[in-house]
Amino acid sequence: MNQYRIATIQDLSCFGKCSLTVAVPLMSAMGLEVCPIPTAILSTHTDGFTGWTFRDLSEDIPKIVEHWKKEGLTFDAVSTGYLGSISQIGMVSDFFDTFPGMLRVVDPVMADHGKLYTGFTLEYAAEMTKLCAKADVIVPNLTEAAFMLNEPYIATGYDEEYIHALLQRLTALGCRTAVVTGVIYDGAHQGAVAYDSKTGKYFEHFNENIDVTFHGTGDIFTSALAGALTLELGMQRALEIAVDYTVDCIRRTMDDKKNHWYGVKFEESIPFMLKLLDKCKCE
Ligand code: PXL
Repeated sequence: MNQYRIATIQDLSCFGKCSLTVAVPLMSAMGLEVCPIPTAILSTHTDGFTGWTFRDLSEDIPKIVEHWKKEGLTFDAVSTGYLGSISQIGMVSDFFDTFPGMLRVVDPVMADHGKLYTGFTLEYAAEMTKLCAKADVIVPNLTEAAFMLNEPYIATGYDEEYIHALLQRLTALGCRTAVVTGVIYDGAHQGAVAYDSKTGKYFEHFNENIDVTFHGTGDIFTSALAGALTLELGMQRALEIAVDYTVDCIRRTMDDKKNHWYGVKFEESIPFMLKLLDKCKCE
């Protein structure tokens, strides 16, 4: 049977459960062949730690891509996450051009809670917006969507009409499908809403709104979503898998936040992910 192959381009934070240390094991567990391109190596992620090490691997990226091309490798999909610099955004764009025809999923990791992450600039946001225009599916949170559209960030009090119009403006930037995460309409529920500009269809899935934040949950969501889309499960199932898996990871960690403040116990939740995938096969 064909095994789907996905490349994933993001940093390797050696401690802290985000980016590659989540993407590789999670999508492997989903049955995909995962090929990582590490953009940098950090001793930890940057949220809550101080004094982390950082080795930029930009120099290696074009060489890895060139070798893969020379070997005649092909990919069903690529997913991208945290990138360290504008020049790396250009390298990802070149990767898209080198391997045409694959599903391109871009999470424009750069901001949350109304603010750009430390070290990120408006110029970076503008370049990331250009990369998103070349993607098939983009996965911004509400803050990232606001930066991409040069609009004010609206944290609460919006309705479905606002989210649908926001998704239309995001796809008008050039990508086929936009998925916006962290949507809360009624306080009790949180989820994600998607818009496919080719078919004009909206998709959504909500679960319990748990009032606790953990670093890396955006990366978990995007890896689960990209994995499910690569498996050709369709956007509705992909949203259900990504939302429900992310919530399950948070539930398993929230009572242990004192010891486990840096990320969620996504490993414990992998059997739950496999049950969600089995359910899709039975339907
Ligand atoms: O989870 C996104 C992410 C990944 N990698 C590093 C980060 C962040 C977010 O801040 O700092 C190094």
